[in-house]
Amino acid sequence: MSLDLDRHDTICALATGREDAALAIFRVSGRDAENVLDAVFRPYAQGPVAPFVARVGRLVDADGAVLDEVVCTYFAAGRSYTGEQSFELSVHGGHAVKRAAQARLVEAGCRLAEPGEFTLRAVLTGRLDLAQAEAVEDVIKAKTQTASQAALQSLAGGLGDAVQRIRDDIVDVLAELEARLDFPDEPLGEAEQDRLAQTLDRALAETTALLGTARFGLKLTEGARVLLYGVPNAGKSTLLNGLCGEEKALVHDVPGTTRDVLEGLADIGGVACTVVDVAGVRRGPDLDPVEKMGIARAEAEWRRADVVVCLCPPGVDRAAAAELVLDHERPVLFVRSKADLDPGAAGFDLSVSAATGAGLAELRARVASFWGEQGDSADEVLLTRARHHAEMEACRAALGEARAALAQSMPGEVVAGELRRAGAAIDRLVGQDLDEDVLDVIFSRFCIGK
Ligand SMILES: Nc1nc2c(ncn2[C@@H]2O[C@H](COP(=O)(O)OP(=O)(O)OP(=O)(O)O)[C@@H](O)[C@H]2O)c(=O)[nH]1
Ligand SMILES: [Mg+2]
Repeated sequence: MSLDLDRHDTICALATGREDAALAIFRVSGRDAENVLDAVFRPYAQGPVAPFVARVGRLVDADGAVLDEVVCTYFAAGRSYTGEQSFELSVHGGHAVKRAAQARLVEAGCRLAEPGEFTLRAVLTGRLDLAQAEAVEDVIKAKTQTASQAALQSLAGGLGDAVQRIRDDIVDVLAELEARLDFPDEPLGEAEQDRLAQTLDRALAETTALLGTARFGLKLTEGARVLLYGVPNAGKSTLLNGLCGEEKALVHDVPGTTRDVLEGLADIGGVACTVVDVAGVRRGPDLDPVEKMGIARAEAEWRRADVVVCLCPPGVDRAAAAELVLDHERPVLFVRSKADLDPGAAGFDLSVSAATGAGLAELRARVASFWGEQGDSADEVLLTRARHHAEMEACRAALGEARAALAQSMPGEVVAGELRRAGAAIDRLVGQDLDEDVLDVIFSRFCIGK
């Protein structure tokens, strides 16, 4: 997609799914939205269009023939999601009705919206900052309650507020230094110097604290791959089913039951984890060709995993388990499985029984510990994107330089230059400083209709 930031033409899109459903919602936004509404909608109750009031009526074609019975809600300019005049049309969700409704909106003057174009307009009209716009996408894509809570926190402006406090401190120090630049013969007094240093220390501490949330925050949006690995018959497939709460995999006491890669979704410590079950791995001359292919797939999965859970049933000791390790680039938990049969777990990180459920909570906690946890409060602001992380790293580096320059009583211009760099990173984060390439990347990943 190539964005045209100056367009205010009227766009429309199906905001709900393509498959058949009871209802479907179309959104329309742009300078002619009200005219389009007049052309396509015949309300049952007469009267002026009132913002936010849902009205029942008919969707009609150019000749007045009825296409569907619909509910329509109008939003006035300045009080809508995009900031432009817009409306939502709730139609019946079958294929034919959706196709007819879309064709009618286009005929009445709408253009089909690009992915994320409604949210882009909200950014351009100043309704949302860039971090809030990204949070819209995160709310839609969240797979766990924790991820959606964190996204809602950013959508409410939490991240914007947090970085604004840092920015205020930067601007405060910068203003003081710049006022002094005109009077180079009057150096900062000691008390003044201390006050500026304290303000910078506070900004640095807040930046560092925010950066500390990124490890968990990034996992919230990106998810993680947790591989269940081990010898044949270790109980991997049973554990997959237990972690996902679903019978995803066939389980049998014949070793070599699983050949292909199987995946299930599990919420582990708030992070949406893809739990991966693979063929049991063993070495030896008696492997048949299909078993070899299964093992090759299992080994390929090792290289994609964020965390490996290496399951060892009774009879496989810790030393034998160590021989299964392919590399040391990702954390590996050595887990004694089938603990109900043999509770001895010497040398292992923990033991589980997928049959009784014993140890599963601890396993989840140990896996989650690799990406840290959310802080004490559920409404803590988190950095959930690599872009935010990179900008805050740039901010911290520049703040650190500014603080050091101030401590060494370097010229005000030097400190001020670093502070301007720190402020610019924050401005890029919230989109104060809109960069078309960045917008392109962000909005091209959005859903159509959002
Ligand atoms: N007692 C007991 N039996 C278990 C447990 N977990 C799995 N089993 C049994 O062990 C056998 C193998 O289980 P699977 O889950 O298929 O093992 P797997 O590691 O996926 O085996 P392959 O796919 O063949 O490599 C089955 O008969 C399971 O019922 C457990 O915690 N306790
Ligand atoms: Mg299996």
